[in-house]
Amino acid sequence: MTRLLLGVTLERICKAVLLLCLLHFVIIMILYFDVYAQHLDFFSRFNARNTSRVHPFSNSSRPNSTAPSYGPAGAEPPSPSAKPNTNRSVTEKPLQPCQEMPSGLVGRLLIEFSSPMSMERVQRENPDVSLGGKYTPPDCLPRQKVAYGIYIINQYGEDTFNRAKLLNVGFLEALKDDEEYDCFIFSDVDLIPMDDRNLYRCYEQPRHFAVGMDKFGFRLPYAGYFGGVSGLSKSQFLKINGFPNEYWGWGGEDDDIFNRISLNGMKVSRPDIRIGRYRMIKHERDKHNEPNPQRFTKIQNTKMTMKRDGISSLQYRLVEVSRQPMYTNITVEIGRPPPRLARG
Ligand code: NGS
Repeated sequence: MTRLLLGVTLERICKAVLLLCLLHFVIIMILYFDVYAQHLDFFSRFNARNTSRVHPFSNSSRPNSTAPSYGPAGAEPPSPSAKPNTNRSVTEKPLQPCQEMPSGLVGRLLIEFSSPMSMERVQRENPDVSLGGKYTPPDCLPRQKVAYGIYIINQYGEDTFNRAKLLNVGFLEALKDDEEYDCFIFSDVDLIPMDDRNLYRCYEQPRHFAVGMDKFGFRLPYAGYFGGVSGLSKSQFLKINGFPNEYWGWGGEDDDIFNRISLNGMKVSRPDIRIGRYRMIKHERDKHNEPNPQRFTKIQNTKMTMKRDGISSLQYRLVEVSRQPMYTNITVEIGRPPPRLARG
């Protein structure tokens, strides 16, 4: 009897041990597959990262581009899923759209010019920026086709300055790099944003970013002010025929742009005054940028002039394109004011 009991107990123990072994095996298998899946996922992300450096929205690289160009974007962009990358393998996870508000923003920035800043330091602190000042988020699909490149448009020669015409040149030259750019931020070179929540992207309406500059006591100088930094989607820009080419010297061209926007049924949008803050790098008034005596008359006539004068009539001669590590420097000859204005 005792032997029988012992036998039954032993049999039960053996069964339990067997069951435990089986369970152990199943758990090991689950863990193994999980690690294997992660491994694949790592490689798919790695590949996706490299692919996106070429062009996150397209299936092919652009043989004509001299530098990598990035998935640009606009106010009415296709959603990242609108153009799926059909080359992705079955195991590859598609990149997720970038967050509406990027994580890691800090808000107010301390901007002061007492400590020295060098290009090398800017470069060191921005290792993800590639030749020509190009950037794209490595781990998500940009929601908009913002021209992810920094272009400095430099007027060649000693003739009268023409800000708006240079901005028109910037629009066309950036599109030569990547015809899919669909959002353009136009900034004066002397303005430094003081809050990183002032997102440089395009909006439903043309955007005026520089609402509070230090030189105006961080207030808007007047309701129709559109100077400093602005942003338009490609379609908004084309709707107003770009910017005027005929404002030589200081003043009025930004008011003309404001008029173009209103006359075309759009409304300027702005960030909160506490966010759209800028510090201006102090400098003497530039040479060859005297106040334009024609500006008051000209801004009265935007309705008549905007159709013939703008991106559709832009003429210039490209002098040099120089790709620097953090920006692309473009030098252009844009002509001079007509003789009547030159005398006036
Ligand atoms: C207005 C100019 C704008 C100029 C603004 C601020 O008077 O072009 O001042 O100028 N309009 C006219 O002259 C018609 S600022 O103080 O930034 O140099 O942007």
